Amino acid sequence: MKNLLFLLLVWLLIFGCTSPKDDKLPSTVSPNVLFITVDDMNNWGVKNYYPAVKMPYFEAIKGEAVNFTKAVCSAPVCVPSRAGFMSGIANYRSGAYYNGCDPWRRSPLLREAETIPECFKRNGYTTFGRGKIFHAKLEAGREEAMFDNRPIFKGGFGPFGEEASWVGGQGKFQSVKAWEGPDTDFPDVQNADAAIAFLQQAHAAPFFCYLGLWRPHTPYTAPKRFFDLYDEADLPYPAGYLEGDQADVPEMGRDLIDSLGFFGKTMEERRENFKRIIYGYAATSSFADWSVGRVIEALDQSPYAANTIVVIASDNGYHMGEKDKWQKGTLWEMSAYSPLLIRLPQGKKMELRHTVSLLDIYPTLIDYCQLEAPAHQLDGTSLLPLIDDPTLARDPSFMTYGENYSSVYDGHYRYIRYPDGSEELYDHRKDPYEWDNIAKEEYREVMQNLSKSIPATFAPMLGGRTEAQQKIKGLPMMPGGT
Ligand SMILES: [Ca+2]
Ligand SMILES: [Ca+2]
Repeated sequence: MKNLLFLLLVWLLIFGCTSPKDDKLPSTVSPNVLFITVDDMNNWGVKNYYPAVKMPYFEAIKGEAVNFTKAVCSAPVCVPSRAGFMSGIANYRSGAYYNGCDPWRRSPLLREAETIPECFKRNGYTTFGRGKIFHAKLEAGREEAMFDNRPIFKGGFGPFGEEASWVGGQGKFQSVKAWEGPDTDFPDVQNADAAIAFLQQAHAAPFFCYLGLWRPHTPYTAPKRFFDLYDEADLPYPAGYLEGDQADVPEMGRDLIDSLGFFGKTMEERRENFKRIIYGYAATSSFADWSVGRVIEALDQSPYAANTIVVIASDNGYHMGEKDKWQKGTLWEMSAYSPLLIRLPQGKKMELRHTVSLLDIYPTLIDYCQLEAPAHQLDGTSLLPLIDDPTLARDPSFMTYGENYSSVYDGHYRYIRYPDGSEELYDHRKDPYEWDNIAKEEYREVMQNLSKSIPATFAPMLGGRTEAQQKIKGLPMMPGGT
């Protein structure tokens, strides 16, 4: 009895004197974060849009995670999308629209914003970052201050295939090559190895671990075994490809389509070359899948598996021939949809079809890890309430690719409006591939309702368009190799 009383006293001393409301959990039980981004991964494997692609690790993770099947990026190319989700600041407020916009140095908002890793660092976390992170220069010393690891290895898009592997003779970024050198020729392999080593270490404080993979982005080089998964001749065109699909697209939308022109003078020549591109994208998707999978496996074999939230996202979507478009930088579904998977240690798993944005990642992590939020405004909202109660409604999502370029999606309709006022409307229930533009008067009310999600003002662009691009009616250029 005496012993029992003593134990009770000890228990009260440890736990009984603290109010759960006022006191933060001891750092040892704060959740860890593993945040992995893939680059230019679209809906092929994550939504089973292209059944021929083999992504077994994503398939497995989908069975353990919340899969947001209608997530969009805030801007459909690498640099502005990352500026968005890493700061939580919408692109129409920062003016970060194009790849060359140098957002972290030119935008006063982004210079002063606290990024996700900076927020974790201020909240007492150990921070790790490797690979493709911001993909733009930050002010000197800023990345070194936000990440504890060294080196913060950035690597790059390489290795590139030799000239014979350049599809359509279009340069090293268009190379498709089964790589026979060692895996470690790939920065993705080196960086994933470093993340795995980090997960295998003993950590006294909770950690935020960020790994930015470079694949499936071009060049389509990958270890040979990932090409060996496919027979090039057997790979079909994606289901969303429709000849002449751009006929009902307004001029400003068609101006965002020119990429298949890279691959030959005639459509026949282009399509032939494009089959090789499909082969390359399938192989690099499988390579990225493997890289993600082995990092998750390392986490699951570590003592941290039961206390680590995993976020996996792409920075933008990707056309593979739909509307005769290759790559990204349009306002359609193929550029907008970005894989977003969140695996919670409690094992909640489901598909959620709410219209969410990559801007929601930052507030979700703050919410889940109970961090003290940054001083600046976050334009997304936490996804945890949706996971708790999937019946909750959600506002339409918004994406932009330049001043007054708007793409609004409510899960039923996608509404697109260009700077000259021209419009597109697609009914996803009948037309998931956005083939039939129904922006006609009979749908005026639908379009008016969706246009309420378009911001009243857009920040002036920070830059990023070259003089030559601006000559083309002041329009943004097709994104190239970055
Ligand atoms: Ca990208
Ligand atoms: Ca069409």
